[in-house]
Amino acid sequence: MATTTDHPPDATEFSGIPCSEECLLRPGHTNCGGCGMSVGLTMLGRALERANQRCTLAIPACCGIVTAGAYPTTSYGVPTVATTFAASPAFASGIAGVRDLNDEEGQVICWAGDGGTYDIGIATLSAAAERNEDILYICYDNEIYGNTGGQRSSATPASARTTTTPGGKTEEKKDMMAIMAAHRVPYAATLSIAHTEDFDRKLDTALGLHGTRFLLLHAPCPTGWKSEPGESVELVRQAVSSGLFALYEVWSGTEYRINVEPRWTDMKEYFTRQRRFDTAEIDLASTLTACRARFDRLALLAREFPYREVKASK
Ligand SMILES: Cc1ncc(C[n+]2csc(CCOP(=O)(O)OP(=O)(O)O)c2C)c(N)n1
Ligand code: SF4
Ligand SMILES: [Mg+2]
Repeated sequence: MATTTDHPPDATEFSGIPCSEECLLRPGHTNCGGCGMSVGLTMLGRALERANQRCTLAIPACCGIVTAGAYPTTSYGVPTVATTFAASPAFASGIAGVRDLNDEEGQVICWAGDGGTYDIGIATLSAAAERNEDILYICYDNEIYGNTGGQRSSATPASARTTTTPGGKTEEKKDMMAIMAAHRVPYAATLSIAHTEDFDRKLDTALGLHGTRFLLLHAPCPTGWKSEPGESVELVRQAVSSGLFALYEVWSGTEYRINVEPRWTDMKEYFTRQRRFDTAEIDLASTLTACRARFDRLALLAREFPYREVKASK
């Protein structure tokens, strides 16, 4: 069957599908402009190149699997499995098991949205983490069910208007990092595309460890956030500087390190730049109090239980 993919001259054939091993996310995908997930995929591809590692992706139903495009073309330059919504960690566990049985190398990476992580995939993620499967799990958290038109997830922050919370969500965002830390996974860390050196270092760390590694990427989504595509990086930078999104790492659920101290900048601009929020309805003072309380708790953990050493490296 003829394909329409304009792939690089050195492209190879994988299972009959044209694919290049040169980059993980190839040009020509149909993701929205300003999509934080796309930036994350590009950075992941570069980290794999730095580490000289191959990977297989397991992706549940989400924007990340739409990224691949329509068969037989694909924007992914690596073997990619489209899994059921709830089961990408189970698929990835199986792939990693076969890889090990065959004495093969390479990362098995789950690339999943917040809906597939915080909500519907949490049981299989918990099971894989409890078994400490040798997988890297990356959740790009756009705080919404983006692919299906913008319903709320348990990662959606309070006050955000979605198609299922038209008056603004009343519940707080779930603390997924705390849940993963409670599984005592070897490594868990948060990522921001506004802090690229920190992002790269954490990817390099995760790729150098064995066991279940969990990365949580704050992924701006102009379509769901109703923001300007050109402001995506600035938005998530404001989330970090205002204390709304903390950048930190946790080893084995016991050792903590904070990577960026918030400057407690005014969070109002973060909200007003996104039309998913009705700024008049947001109690900025109590939001700031809650953020400070969360950060103080993290700072206490980082002080009392600081990161000491790399547990295991390849
Ligand atoms: C069991 C099941 N329920 C619902 C769906 C429909 N569905 C596909 S993607 C999706 C939303 C995914 O949200 P998220 O994981 O946050 O990824 P995003 O779309 O934001 O990238 C839903 C509800 C499905 N494919 N399978
Ligand atoms: S809906 Fe959001 S996450 Fe999905 S491709 Fe568009 S910007 Fe990216
Ligand atoms: Mg999502």
